[in-house]
This record gives sequence, structure tokens and C-alpha cells, in this order.
Amino acid sequence: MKTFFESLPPVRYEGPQTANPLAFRFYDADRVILGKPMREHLPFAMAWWHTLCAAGTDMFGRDTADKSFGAEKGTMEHARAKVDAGFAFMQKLGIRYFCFHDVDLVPEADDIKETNRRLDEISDYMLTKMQASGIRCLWGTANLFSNPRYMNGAGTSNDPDVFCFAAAQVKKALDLTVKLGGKHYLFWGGREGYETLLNTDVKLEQENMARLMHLAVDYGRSIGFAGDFYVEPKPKEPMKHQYDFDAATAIGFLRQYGLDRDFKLNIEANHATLAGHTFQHELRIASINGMLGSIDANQGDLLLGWDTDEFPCNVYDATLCMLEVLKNGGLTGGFNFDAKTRRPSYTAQDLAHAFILGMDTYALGLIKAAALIEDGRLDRFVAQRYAGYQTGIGARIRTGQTTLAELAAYAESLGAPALPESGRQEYLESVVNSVLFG
Ligand code: XUL
Ligand code: CO
Repeated sequence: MKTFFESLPPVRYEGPQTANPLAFRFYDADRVILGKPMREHLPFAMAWWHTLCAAGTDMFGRDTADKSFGAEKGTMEHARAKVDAGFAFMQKLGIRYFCFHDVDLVPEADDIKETNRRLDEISDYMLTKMQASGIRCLWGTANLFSNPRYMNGAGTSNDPDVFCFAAAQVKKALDLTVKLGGKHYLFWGGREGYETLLNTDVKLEQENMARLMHLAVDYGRSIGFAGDFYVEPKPKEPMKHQYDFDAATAIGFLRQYGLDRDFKLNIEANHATLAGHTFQHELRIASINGMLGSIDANQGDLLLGWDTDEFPCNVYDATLCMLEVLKNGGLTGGFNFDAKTRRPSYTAQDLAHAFILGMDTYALGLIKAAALIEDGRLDRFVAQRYAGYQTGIGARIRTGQTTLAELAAYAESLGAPALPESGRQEYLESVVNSVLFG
């Protein structure tokens, strides 16, 4: 892989007709869409864990890909080799951000003090690469789910010593995020949930999770972290039930515990489908609540009930995603490819194809979402559909100027009311198809 990344020519936009498999067909960083270049609409990020660490191990088999990058795994030499490979790869693809967990960066030692020393060393090295390349950190996070001590959760563990280890890791991950100039900081509640209610104090666990988040906010602000904190909802996996089940649940939790001023959501496509929602649904719920911060851009397989973290190829979903993002006025964060190549796609070239696919899919989504907005038929239809709330009794309801008694009297005056107008779903779906493929 190492030599491939070094010899990979810079991937450039060559247009839809190109025969070059290592070129963008749709992602043209300088192309202006709705007044802004694509690169600003689409701040793409590389996930350190999938790109540089994950090598194909799954529940049934071991690694298929060689991610040694020419060094012995589990050493600091390997940690540096991953930095070299990661920065070479991002530069070749024009990716301007990365996201990381603490333990993606260095091998974890038995003693947390030694792990932290290693993190100090690798982050010094990363800083030199960042300064030379202009590549930035989108968000940092602490891995509070892999170490066996987190078997019952971290902030929601039954054991206060485990809570303290989690606090120590969050503190260090915040230090690192600030040191690397990271824009945001993320909590993904990997094991913050339960396997059975028979042994679980849900109330205490949720209160403790909120306490850990408050402690993180207080500490982060005290060391000059000005970005957003994010929660990344996911309903299950690894736990049977996770407390950040979906956007609506996470928003309710953040508001209940007074965390909603500092936190926004990082919505992941595959987590939305695991929750039984569409990706667009989760984005819409976050957006209308002022909580849409960032996106983990991947997709699942609807025939598989787990988090397959595939690179996104579904242009329809990407279009509806970008429609929500455009209407949200963009993101404070970006588009993190929390995605891995399929286990049989184990070569370095596959990794390049995967990022090209993901970036092109989102570029197409952006182009088509802008076209849907410019076309105007969807927006006009929705405005017309709710026009009744602009005048008369509808306006009085909308602005809270009425009573139940007044509405009852009004209903009686209607006699037998007509049906509401048709929702015209099939027509609207054909409008979307005509813009996508017309
Ligand atoms: C797991 C997941 C994580 C978070 C970061 O499903 O999405 O990789 O994005 O911890
Ligand atoms: Co994710």
C-alpha cells in the first residue's frame, strides 16, 4: 500500500466520459454550484480508523488487506508510517480533513500515561504534516468502546473507575483535538446502552452520560476549544439498545440535560437505516431543530441488519441528503467517509476507487440537489400544500391566536368539509426522476 500511495498520481476531475479509473467524473472542486465552489460545499474527511487501520477482519475471518505500510504493526514506527500514508493519500485525492479516535493514532499501552506519551509524540509528527499540506482535523474523538474495560459502557458503566478512565481519555482526546486545531469534538455512544434491563439502572446511566458530557464541555472550553461537540446517534450495535438511538432521541437527551447549546448531531447514513429511518429523515429532524452539525457519509445494505459502513454509491440518497444540507445552509462540520472497502476489495487501488466513488456520489448529489432547488417544483408544491396556514383560521392556528372552542365552532360551521388536496407523491417522485435523469 505504501508504494501505491506514493506512486498514485494526483486524482483530478476528468469528466463523466473519462476512461481513467483514477479520475473524478463529477467532483470538480472548483465548479461553482449555487454561488459556492464544490470544495466548500463538500468538506470531505478521511476516517483514520477505516482507511489506515481496518484491514478486513470481521466476525468470521481475519485481515485480508495489508495495512502495515512497511512497518511492524503495534510499534510507533507503524504509527508514523500510517501518518505518512494517510497524508500522501489525502493529498493525492484532494481531501482536506481527517477524523480520528485516540487509539487509531498509536498502539494503546497498558498504562494510560504511556499511551498519552505516545499520543504526544505522534501528534507532534502529525502537526508537521498538517502544516506542510494544509490538511486539517475535522473532529477528534476518544475510543470508549474497544478496550475490554468498556464492556458495560464508558460514561454509562456501572463501575466508577471505568468512568474515570473514560474521563481521562476524553480529556486527552480534547487536548489532542485542540493541539491539532480540530474544528469539532465527537461522542459516539458505542457501548453507552444496555444488553438487558434486568441488570441496568437506565436513569443513573443516562445521568452519568450527561455528566461526562458536561465535564467535557467545561474542560474543552477551559482549554480554548471553540468548536461544536457532536453526538452521533445509533440505535444498536454493539449494544442491543444504545441511548443515542436516533436524532429525535439524542436531541431530547441533550435538551433534558442542558447540553443543547454546546452540542449538535453528526448524522451517519448507515445508523439512520439501522434505526428504521431514511437518511433524509434523520437529517431533516436534526436540521429543523437547529442541530445538524456534520455527516458520516456512508451507506448500509438494506439486506444486512448491521453497520456495513459502505462507501456511498446511492445517488438518489445523496441527492436527498444534499437537499437537506443546502436547506440547512451547509454544515458546521463536513462529510466524513466513515466507510471501508468490502473485505474482498483489499488492495490500495480499491481504497482509491472507494474514495473516488464516495466523492463523485456526493458531487452528483450536490449537483442534482441544486437542480431540484432551481427547478422549484418541489418547493412550490410544499408551499402550496400548506398555504391554508397563511390566512384565515389557518393563520390563527399557526400564530397561536385561537382556542379549542373557537375551532370547534368553526368546524361546525363547515358542515361536511371537502377532503384535503392530494399529496401527489407519485407526481413528485417523477419530478425527482426527471431532474436526476432528464
Ligand atoms: C460506529 C461509528 C464510529 C463513529 C466514531 O458505528 O460510526 O466510527 O463514527 O466513533
Ligand atoms: Co460514524
